Amino acid sequence: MSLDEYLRERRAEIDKALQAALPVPPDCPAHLADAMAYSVTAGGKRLRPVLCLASCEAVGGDRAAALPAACAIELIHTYSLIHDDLPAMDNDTMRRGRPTLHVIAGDGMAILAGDGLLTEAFALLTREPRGLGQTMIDRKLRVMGIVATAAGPSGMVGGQAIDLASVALGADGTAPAPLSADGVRTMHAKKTGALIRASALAGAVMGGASDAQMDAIDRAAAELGLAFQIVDDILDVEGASADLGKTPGKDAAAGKPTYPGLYGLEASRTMAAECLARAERSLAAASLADSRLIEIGRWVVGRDR
Ligand code: GRG
Repeated sequence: MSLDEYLRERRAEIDKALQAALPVPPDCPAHLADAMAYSVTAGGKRLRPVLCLASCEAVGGDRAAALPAACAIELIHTYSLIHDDLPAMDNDTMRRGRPTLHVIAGDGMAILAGDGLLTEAFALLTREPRGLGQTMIDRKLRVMGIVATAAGPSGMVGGQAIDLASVALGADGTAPAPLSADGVRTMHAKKTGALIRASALAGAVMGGASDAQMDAIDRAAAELGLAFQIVDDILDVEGASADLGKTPGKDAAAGKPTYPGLYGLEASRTMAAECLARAERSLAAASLADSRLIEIGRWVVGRDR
């Protein structure tokens, strides 16, 4: 099966499971259910859930066991995008090719839809897979911890806090000191890297990975998370330069440090390729080189959106 076919198949499974996981009336008020569904069903690459399933398969697991975790992580990712787009954060009006949720439903409903997706993610993690023996129950519990840590103050929320503080003016109107290159790396490792890492780890745990496989997948996923961010920054620049009549990349315009801004475009491309090479070496050392994980890494680095 080609990677395109593989992605199509996995995305179809994920989308079906996401649809089934979304709360519905009468338990959930209809307008809140609609708001949550609006953002979850808007599309997106589904990178994190695909990675979760691929990682489970890579260690010889049954991907059905990882599907709830894959969906829970996509719910959390979608909540983070909704909140990130709010006027109090990045103030974006378009996401996944649609007007952002707060534009169509208002700030309050967008906040609540994000809150709902985050909490529903953990409800899903506790609820499914159902009817398991003790080994699988232990794995579920471990996954909950991995996902909570990655999404929380030491992970994604912490990274977003660093990001917010890096551009917030002081009470006297002074700009904060710019983040160092290490600071930028830490911010991204938390803000976007942590959930990508958790996606791969959650799949590996549900698939019954050995300690050596967990370690290799963790190191490879950390590299993939960094590569993802570097490529995201490159696409931001290239998207702007492809059509000079358009608004320049938002991060650069907001004075946020980007990889092309720090290192230049060519060096950024080289850095992303080096991350991929290190990820491949980690996986190969644990005999995981034949899995879909490496192809997914190449897709992340070679993507155009
Ligand atoms: C609000 C707590 C809180 C956190 C927000 C992830 C995040 C933290 C903000 C997103 C800001 C952003 C656009 C970062 C660039 C990298 C990124 C996460 C892009 C979006 O992820 P994709 O490309 O999106 O996987 P799709 O739509 O394909 O799922």
